[in-house]
Amino acid sequence: MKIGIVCYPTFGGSGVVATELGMALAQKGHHVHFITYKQPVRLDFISNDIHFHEVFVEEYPLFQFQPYELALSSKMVEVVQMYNLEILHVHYAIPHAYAAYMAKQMLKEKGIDIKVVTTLHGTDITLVGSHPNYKTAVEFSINNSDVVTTVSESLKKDTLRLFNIRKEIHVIHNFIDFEKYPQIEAPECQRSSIAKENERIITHVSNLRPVKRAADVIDIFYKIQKKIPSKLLLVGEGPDREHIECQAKDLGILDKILFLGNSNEVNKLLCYSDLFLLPSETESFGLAALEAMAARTPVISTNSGGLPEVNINGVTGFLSNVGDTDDMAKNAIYILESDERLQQFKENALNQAKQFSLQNVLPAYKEVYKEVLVGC
Ligand code: GMT
Repeated sequence: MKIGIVCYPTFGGSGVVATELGMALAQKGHHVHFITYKQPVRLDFISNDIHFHEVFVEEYPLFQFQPYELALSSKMVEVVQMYNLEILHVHYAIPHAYAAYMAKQMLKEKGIDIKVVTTLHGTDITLVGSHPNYKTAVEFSINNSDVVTTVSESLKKDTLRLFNIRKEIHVIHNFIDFEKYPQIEAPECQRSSIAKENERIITHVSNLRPVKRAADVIDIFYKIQKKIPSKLLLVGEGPDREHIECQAKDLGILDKILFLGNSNEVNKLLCYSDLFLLPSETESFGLAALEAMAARTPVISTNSGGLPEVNINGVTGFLSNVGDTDDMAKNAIYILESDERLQQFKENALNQAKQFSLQNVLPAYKEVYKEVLVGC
C-alpha cells in the first residue's frame, strides 16, 4: 500500500504513535510518506520505503496567523499525485482532518479518489476539538473522513457524547514496539549512576501541560520520599516546568529530582524505573503509562478517560480519583515498600503491556486500510 501519514512531528503521543505506525508499515514493505512541518522526532530509521515531505509556510506581513492548513492540503495533493498514494492517514483531528478533507476535494476535481483515515487521539476531542471555536469544523471533518478510529473505548464514548457523529468509530488501541525496549540486564541501564542502592526510582513523562497535573506528581513524590528513600526522574518540557521546580524547592526536595527535558529515547530512560506516576486530569489512553509498563514499571494513575483500559487496579498499579494525592502516595508506598511485591507488580505490568504489542495492534490498522480501499 502507499500511505501518506500526517501528524504532529513532536514528542506528543499522537506524533509518536503515527511515527511508530509509519515505521512499522515500512518495515512490512508498504510505502510510507510522512507529510508534516518537521521531520518527526521518533523517525529513527532510514529505508527505501520511508519518505518525508516538509510542509513549508511562507511568511507574509499581511498574515497575523500563517495559513498552515492551506499549505498542508496543497502539499497533500502534490504528494498524492506525485507518488500515487492510496490513503491519507491523519493523526489528531485539528487541523489535519480538515486539511485532508480539502485535499480530498481538490483531488476529486483531478479524478483521484484518495481515501482519508482519521485517528482521534484525545485532546483533539476532549480539550480543544469540542471548544465552540473549533467544534463545527472538527465534527464536519470527522463525518467526512472515510474511516475514523480512536485510541480507546473511552475516547470513542467521548467523541459520540461531544459531537454529532454519523460514522462508525473503530477503536484501535495504542501500541508498543517491544524490540525497542532494552531489558533491565542491558549494559547501558546503570541505575547506580542516578540513585543509591537503597533508593527507588520513580518516573514521570509528559509535556507538563496543566492536564498532566505535574504539581500532583511533586506532591505524591514528596509524600513517598518521606517513607521510602527515592529519586524522581522528570522527563519532558512544558509550561508547568518552572512552577513545579519552585514547588519542589519550597518542599526541600529539589535535590531528589532530576529534570531530564525532552527525550526521544524514553524507552531507554524507563529501564531505571521502579514506579511511574501519571496523575492526569484526563488521558484518552495514556501512552506514557503503556511505555512505562513495557519497561516493567507499575503505574500509579488517575482513573480518568482511557487509563482503566491500560492500567489494571491492584494488578499493574493503582488508579485513584483525580487530585487524590494521598491515595496515590499510599498506593505507591504499598508497592515500593516490599521487594517481593514490587517484583510482582513489575511482572504484571509487563504482561499487561504485551497485549498492546505492535504485532497485536498493527493488523487492526491494516484491516482498516483494506476495508477503505475495497469499499466495504
Ligand atoms: O497530551 C498528550 O499527552 C499529548 C497528546 C497528543 O495527541 O499528542 O496525547 C494524546 O494522545 C496520546 C496518543 O494517542 C494518548 O496516549 C494520550 O492519552 C492523549 N492525551 C490526552 O488525552 C490528554
